[in-house]
Amino acid sequence: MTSKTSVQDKVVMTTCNSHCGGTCILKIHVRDGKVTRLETDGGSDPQYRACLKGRAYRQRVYAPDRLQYPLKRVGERGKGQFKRVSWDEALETVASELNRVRDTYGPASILFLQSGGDVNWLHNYKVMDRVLCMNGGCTRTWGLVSYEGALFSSIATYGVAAACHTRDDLLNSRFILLWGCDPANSASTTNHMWYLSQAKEKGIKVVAVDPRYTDSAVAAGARWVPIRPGTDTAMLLAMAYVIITRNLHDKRFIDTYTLGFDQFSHHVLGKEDGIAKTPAWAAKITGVNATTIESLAIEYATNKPSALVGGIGPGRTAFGEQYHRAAVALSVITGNIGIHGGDTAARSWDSIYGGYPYQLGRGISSGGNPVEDGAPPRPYALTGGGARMGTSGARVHITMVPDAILKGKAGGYPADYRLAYLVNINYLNQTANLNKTIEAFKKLEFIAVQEQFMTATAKFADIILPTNTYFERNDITAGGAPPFYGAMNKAIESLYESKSHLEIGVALAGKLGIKNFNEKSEGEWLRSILKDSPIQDPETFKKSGSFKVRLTEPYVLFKDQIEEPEKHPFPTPSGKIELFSQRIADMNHPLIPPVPKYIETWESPNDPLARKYPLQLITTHTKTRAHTQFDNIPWLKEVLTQKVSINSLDAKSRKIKDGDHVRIFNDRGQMVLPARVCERIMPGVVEIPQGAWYEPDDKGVDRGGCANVLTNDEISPGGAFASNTALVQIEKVIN
Ligand SMILES: Nc1nc2c(c(=O)[nH]1)N[C@H]1C(S)=C(S)[C@@H](COP(=O)(O)OP(=O)(O)OC[C@H]3O[C@@H](n4cnc5c(=O)[nH]c(N)nc54)[C@H](O)[C@@H]3O)O[C@H]1N2
Ligand SMILES: Nc1nc2c(c(=O)[nH]1)N[C@H]1C(S)=C(S)[C@@H](COP(=O)(O)OP(=O)(O)OC[C@H]3O[C@@H](n4cnc5c(=O)[nH]c(N)nc54)[C@H](O)[C@@H]3O)O[C@H]1N2
Ligand code: SF4
Ligand SMILES: [Mo]
Repeated sequence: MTSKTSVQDKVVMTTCNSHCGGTCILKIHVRDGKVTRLETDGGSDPQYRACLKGRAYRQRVYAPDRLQYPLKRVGERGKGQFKRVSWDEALETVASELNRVRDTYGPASILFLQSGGDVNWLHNYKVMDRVLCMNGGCTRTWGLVSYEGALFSSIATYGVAAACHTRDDLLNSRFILLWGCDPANSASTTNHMWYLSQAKEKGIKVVAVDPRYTDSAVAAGARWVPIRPGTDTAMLLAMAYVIITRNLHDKRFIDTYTLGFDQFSHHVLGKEDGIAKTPAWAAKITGVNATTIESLAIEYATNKPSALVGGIGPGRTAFGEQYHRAAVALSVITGNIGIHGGDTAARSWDSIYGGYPYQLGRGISSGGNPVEDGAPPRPYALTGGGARMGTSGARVHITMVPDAILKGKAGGYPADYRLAYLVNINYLNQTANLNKTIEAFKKLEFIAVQEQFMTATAKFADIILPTNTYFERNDITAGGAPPFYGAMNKAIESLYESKSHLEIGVALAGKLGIKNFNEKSEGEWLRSILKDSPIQDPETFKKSGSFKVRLTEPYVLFKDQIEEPEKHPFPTPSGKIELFSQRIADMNHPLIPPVPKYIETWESPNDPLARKYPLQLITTHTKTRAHTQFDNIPWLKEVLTQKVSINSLDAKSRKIKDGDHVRIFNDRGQMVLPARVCERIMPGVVEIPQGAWYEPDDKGVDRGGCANVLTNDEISPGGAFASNTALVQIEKVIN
């Protein structure tokens, strides 16, 4: 650093946490109130280095298309025509519409749609949740688009919303099985990829089971086992078959800690339904040959401790919860739970939500939602035993919102929906079956959106309220491996007329006449959030930007339960890990079986629909975006062009060459993208990275490559978001 820079630049420490699973350190250089450049963590290991998106954040803050002031719709809904209005007029309009709809139709007709935005403790969706709840209530959603299948499985099997060990523990493994997991692209926790790279250097064997030969598999030197999407449960059960029939399961572990091995093994061995789940049986379903399944099972079981890193991509399929239950079962019967180098196999996405028990206060909360008070639980919800959220029958599954808007009470939903308030979510772009969402959004009487950019969703708003970025406000976050707490420090004043989530909430609550909405300043909130944390000195924390937790060893989930089972039962009804779940058996739903079972998905290659649409589509997370965030950033556009990946055999039969423009379509929609013809995706499967912005041309053909133009909005019986279960056809565009 030159002396000139050090005199003139102020360096503000902050933590990026952009809904990707990263929690990464940024040093913001500020001169005359403007960000001049960004650096990241340096010095001794472990560093919490920002990725390309974090380092490009300056272009996001100063993007020419950032929303600058409140906007009011003037043209037809969805056409994106707006005029500038004052904050006063915008808030007045939102407040009067909220009250009109509540008084005319009841509070349940107000839908509240929210998602990640930044993953932080104060400026998040909870502020607006509180406003709506204190104003009479609203309809919230249930169903995590990310990992509802994993959640269902974890609650049923372990009794908690479990995640994984901290990722530094991978170095204690002898064998790593990356199952549908690509942290080189989808940051599942800061440093996940760094530890995988070290695992390779250490000579730890890595195998990747995935329809694609992923960047992570390449970097980790992994052997690739291609598998047909949606068939993982069959392969996992066949591996269990090999392990059980060869007596490689850990009988002591099973006897001490689990319940239901008999029912599980009866199903696996075919004693229950007459079908032994042999490798040959699974080979026909999965496309993986029987010898590969057999040898992988033996390798996994005999190289203890082994980590089955259960990715959540395979869980975002029809019957995705069965995959997660089967992955957990394999890890459990081999006794890889609660030990260093093993893994829960519950889900790869550790982030802040699982794994290490951070001690942060809750921040703002709703204080209760009158619409949910007294409502019965929804059918097939796993209540109690650690179920975290979304068990109220007043809620609507996040993917079913358009269906609920279109059908309302007549379609069996709890209410008729008239108004939607959206925060930190690009709903139209990011949930399944976009064209159906458009139809539904057109039917609503009023839509309010808090946004930084004119997203596909914002275009459907009646009022848009501009939010600031985390460079313009103070907050707290946590995550990473090893775990750390991150301060998010304000570096510059809010640009244009944008406001923080807390400021917007307070202003709207004022317009609505809500009493006692908020008594704390931003700083007081942050201090209260830190109150019970190990951070003794908030000022030093703020200045340094982070509090790195010094663990003597990697954090291992369920260590206490395994080391002292009498003192620490699993919080399931039986106190054991439940391979068989009586709670699920009591649901009496044929498609939610009490032991994990392979159930063929809809839109599988055997579906008659496959004659028209023969290719299975998967939609992955990619390094240049956090969902739709950053898709408009020029530096990141330079890195990767949105393309559809197709195997060279499928391309050849369609006379498609690398780089050709192709039309990808099914009955739900169509788009045109360049093709990436390669060997890194298996035949019969095509891939479109999710999160690209929907950009319809005048014929309604998407030119942006938004995956949800093609996905199906049917949900799995246990609630999994089935965005990786969809059939499409591809043809070369001639012109
Ligand atoms: N850079 C970046 N990082 C992110 C995100 C982002 O948008 N950008 N999003 C974050 C969020 S919110 C989440 S929920 C996580 C998501 O994290 P993941 O769900 O793990 O990410 P995906 O890329 O969707 O899927 C992981 C892998 O699963 C494979 N896959 C898909 N279907 C199947 C299948 O049926 N079987 C098998 N075996 N494999 C399959 C894909 O090819 C891919 O390699 O990522 C987080 N990290
Ligand atoms: N086909 C398909 N669809 C998917 C997936 C898939 O794998 N395939 N993955 C699903 C998953 S796992 C997830 S989690 C969802 C994510 O879906 P979303 O959460 O809807 O995606 P984001 O792009 O993160 O949308 C957040 C929006 O909030 C806006 N925003 C407003 N205020 C703020 C703020 O203060 N800070 C920030 N950071 N943003 C703000 C951002 O500009 C952005 O438009 O997508 C799901 N959709
Ligand atoms: S975008 Fe995600 S991975 Fe990249 S720096 Fe930010 S938090 Fe880290
Ligand atoms: Mo997610």
